[in-house]
Amino acid sequence: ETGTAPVDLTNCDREPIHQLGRVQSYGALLAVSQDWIVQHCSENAAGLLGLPEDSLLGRPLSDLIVSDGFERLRSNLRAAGQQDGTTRLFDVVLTARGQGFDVSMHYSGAHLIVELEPKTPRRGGDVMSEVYPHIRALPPEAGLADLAREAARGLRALSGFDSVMVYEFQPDQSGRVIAEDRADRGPRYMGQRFPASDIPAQARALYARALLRLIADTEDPGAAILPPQTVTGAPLDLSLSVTRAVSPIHIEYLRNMGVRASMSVSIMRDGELWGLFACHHDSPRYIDFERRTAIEMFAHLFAYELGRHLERQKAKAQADMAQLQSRLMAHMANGAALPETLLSVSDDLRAVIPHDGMVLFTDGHVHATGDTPTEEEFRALARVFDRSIGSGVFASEHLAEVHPPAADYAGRCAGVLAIPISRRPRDYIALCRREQVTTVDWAGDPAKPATLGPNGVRLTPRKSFEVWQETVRGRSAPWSPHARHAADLLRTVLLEIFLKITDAASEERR
Ligand code: BLA
Repeated sequence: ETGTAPVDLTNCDREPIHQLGRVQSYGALLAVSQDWIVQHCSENAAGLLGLPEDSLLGRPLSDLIVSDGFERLRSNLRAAGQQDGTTRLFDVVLTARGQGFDVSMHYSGAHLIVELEPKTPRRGGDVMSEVYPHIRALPPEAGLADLAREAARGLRALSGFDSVMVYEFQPDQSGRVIAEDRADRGPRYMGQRFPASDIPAQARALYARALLRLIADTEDPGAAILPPQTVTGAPLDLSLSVTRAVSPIHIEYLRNMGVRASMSVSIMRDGELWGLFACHHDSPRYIDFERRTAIEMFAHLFAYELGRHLERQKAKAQADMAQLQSRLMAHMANGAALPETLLSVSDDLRAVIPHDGMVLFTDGHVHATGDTPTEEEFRALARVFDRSIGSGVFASEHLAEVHPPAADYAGRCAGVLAIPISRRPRDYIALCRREQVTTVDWAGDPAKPATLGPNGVRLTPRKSFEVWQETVRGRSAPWSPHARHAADLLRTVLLEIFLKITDAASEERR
């Protein structure tokens, strides 16, 4: 109950998804004190351990499970020897009847959280050994699309989910499906965009810490953790829990999508959430903790390959720019002036950073080639650059957003990459791109990601994921990270050349 607080999408960001106080039925959770006394447990814990109901709270864990099992938990926890991180143990026999469990242990506040998942008979073989062949199958020199497609295929083989997608976060935190591998072959969400609010901010933050979540059955009522509050009055923090029940709003979302089980695995890059593997299944699907761990390792190794791919791109920009630099230097050495020099290498420059027109603005003079704003229009634009540009490059694929008059010349120049080439007063090279009218396929209307539920206060995720086409006007093709990086290198090169020219000029005047 949010009382009188207004209900909008920021409510999604505020749902305390790490404190929902429930687990999914595939596992049980115990929270024990420093001396291993059970302080909280999920309602299903006694049942899973084959013990009488209500027999756990207040008892030492060593009285509840067989001593060999308890010893394995205790000694491995000690071996882990740290107050953070998770200890994972597979197939630990905990009951007198010989039931094995996969176990996850981690500290949360004053408690040690112990999560137990009954071990189901194996498909045979060592799951960890299944990971490497799928990593080796990743094409070593391929582009992102091929890399992602092969990874989706690998993860589907490892997990057995009906469909696996690679979901890449965009700068505005919306996301795009860049690869999809499905049992029923036909693409369903490939290429589609999803609004940022589908995965709210606190969920994204959590997924950078806890890398895998399984929702084994959207119809599972789960089991409550009792007592609901710790001595501090707050519920247990289940951020790193592997059996945590998930947000009811998200469950509704999955139902609306027609999904019965979901698993997502974080893809990290430089400590940040770059994307997710999003897996769907039409029927309930449980993957045991050992296999989930192998899947996490797969995602980790994939992220490493992804990083190498992105680094290769960067290195290519560097090599291209070095080549361009030597051409520029050769022209300058022959005594050519900067405008002529730049014009003469414009084909090389266009190969590195594709563009439709170029403006060189030095000493108040405008030299333009190709499709550009007029001189008058450019002078107004230069004042915007002066105000908003730092020492780096300025990139916009939607100039009218920062400079409304630009809407009038989008046909000539809708996006600009402006490179400052002197200190003050500012001189610039501006690479221009024409408007490119595109359509974005959203999975449902992004303007209405949620509606108010029947009870007023609660949000209901959108019901339809039918493609909703948005026609995007007034924008150029986006400046890729590769282009931005190349522009940044060009800035350094030109700054150097420019300083030489001005030095030479003042030398002459002397
Ligand atoms: C969580 N939303 C998620 C998760 C995914 C998505 C992958 C992680 C949990 C999981 O693995 O299922 C969204 N799933 C997608 C997307 C694709 C997909 C984009 O397969 C595309 C291929 N969701 C809403 C609205 C709200 C909302 C309006 O649409 C809030 C009002 C909330 N989504 C929401 C919350 C979570 C979530 C709260 C966190 C669930 C949890 O971890 O407890």
